[in-house]
Amino acid sequence: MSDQAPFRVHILTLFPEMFSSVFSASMLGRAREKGLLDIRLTDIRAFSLCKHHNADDYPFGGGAGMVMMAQPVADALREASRDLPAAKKIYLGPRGRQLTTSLARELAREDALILLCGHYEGVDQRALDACIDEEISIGDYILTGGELAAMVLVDCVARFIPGVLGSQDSPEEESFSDGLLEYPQYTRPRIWEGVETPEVLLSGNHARIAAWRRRESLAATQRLRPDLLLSAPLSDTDRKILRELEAEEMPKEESPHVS
Ligand code: 4G0
Repeated sequence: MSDQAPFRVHILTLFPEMFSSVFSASMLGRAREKGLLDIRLTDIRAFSLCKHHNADDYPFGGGAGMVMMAQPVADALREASRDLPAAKKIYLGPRGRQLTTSLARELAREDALILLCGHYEGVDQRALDACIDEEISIGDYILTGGELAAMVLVDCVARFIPGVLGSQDSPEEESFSDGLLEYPQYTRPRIWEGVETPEVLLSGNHARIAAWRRRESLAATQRLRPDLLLSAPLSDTDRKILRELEAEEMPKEESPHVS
């Protein structure tokens, strides 16, 4: 299979069953089969000392929802830490540092990750303060639990583990790695519903193809995410292309408009 040690991820959750299909299908499933990725799941409920195995309780001070109790969460984290002492302990929550390609690349260089998924209104702050290294958010929205955020993080990080992507693919060639949006892709048939594939892609001229793709990336980024152009590394040729594209977009005259 593979002689490199697997990248280890240990996930602590109240809902371990949510992860099975995502981690078995497609690329992540193959990465695990190849021994590149080792994912463990712990049910935090197993650490509950209450008779009904509750791991949550009402918030002090009142308010809606439930809060995950410090004791089962901290005990689960400490046991996972004994197993993976070098692992970075991450809490998935909306107050965290936002997950980006560059954070994912950084996380892939860690020895291992322990991911804590909060549910309800989150986790007792004392357990977080005692046990968590970093809070990470997948974006500015609230989910019913941290489980989907953990799956997104694992998927995004896994792409930077050597051998997970096919040898043809490079995570550095994708959108955002070069700070730009992707160029459009086409496959067979050459003509679909009367719409042709751009001729340049069938030319076999790799320099022309690369130039066309760069131009398409620049055009898409300028049109859809102009904010990205402020920080993307751009060559003089890129800047010249962007000026041409801007001129093409510019209407010759002010269009007439109502009211
Ligand atoms: C902590 C992560 C966790 C606090 C988790 C909710 C969004 C994200 C959770 C809350 C999550 C994200 C205060 C509602 C669980 N939602 N953006 N839900 N509160 O990464």
